[in-house]
Amino acid sequence: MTGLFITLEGPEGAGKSTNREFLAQRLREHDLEVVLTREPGGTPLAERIRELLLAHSDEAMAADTELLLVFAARAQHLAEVIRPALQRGAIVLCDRFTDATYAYQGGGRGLPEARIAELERFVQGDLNPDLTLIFDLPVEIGLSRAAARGRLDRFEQEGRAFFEAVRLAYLRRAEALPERYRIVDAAQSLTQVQRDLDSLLPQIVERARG
Ligand code: Z5A
Repeated sequence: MTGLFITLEGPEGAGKSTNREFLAQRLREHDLEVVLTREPGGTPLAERIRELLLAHSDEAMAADTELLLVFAARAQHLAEVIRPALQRGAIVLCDRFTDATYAYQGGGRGLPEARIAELERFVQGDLNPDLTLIFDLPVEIGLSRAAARGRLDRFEQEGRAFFEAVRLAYLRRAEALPERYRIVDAAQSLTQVQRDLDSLLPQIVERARG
């Protein structure tokens, strides 16, 4: 693999989608090929799995079903989009990846980390992000941003304790592996967040050029 795999993570309303567009534009100004994608989703089949995951239903989804669906979508996404892009040397900028599984299904739902790690090994082999930006902010700010956007999806209807656990799980992962993670203070104004991203840009460009 010769490309660069960058993931954007964080709780609801942290600004991942807004800032992935910004980062992609900045990187393209350096004549780098950028593949912008997201999870769950990123291919037609994986987007159908995303619909299942986010839709409200009268039948409660078991936590293990949720976990398996997330990894099924990821297997498809890796095969169709991520691995081919990295093989041709592109930068893959992905809105959420396996850190979200540790945060939501691990932290939020309380599934054992070892079960997630087993599926991670099975689906990804030794492929992991080169860099993960965690957009971190207090839960109440993120939830109010998400609520202002309109109807809440199945995850967004969880209670505050769920999102506190999600946030904590992200921060613990970043603490355990500081060389892979950068924490961005997403509670700041968008202008300030993007200034912070700009300051990370030179090292990203350097790594992308090998
Ligand atoms: N999920 C999972 O459980 N397990 C997994 O393994 C994976 C995912 C991969 C869908 O993800 C759900 O899937 C997700 C976890 C679960 N749970 N939920 N919900 P998603 O990424 O599509 O959904 P999301 O978390 O709701 O993200 P989002 O809608 O993409 O939010 P965002 O990208 O972080 O924020 P945004 O859309 O860029 O911004 C939200 C609003 O805030 C918008 O109006 C912006 O203009 C505004 N904004 C952004 N930044 C700022 C600043 N700095 N100041 C003020 N306002 C701002």
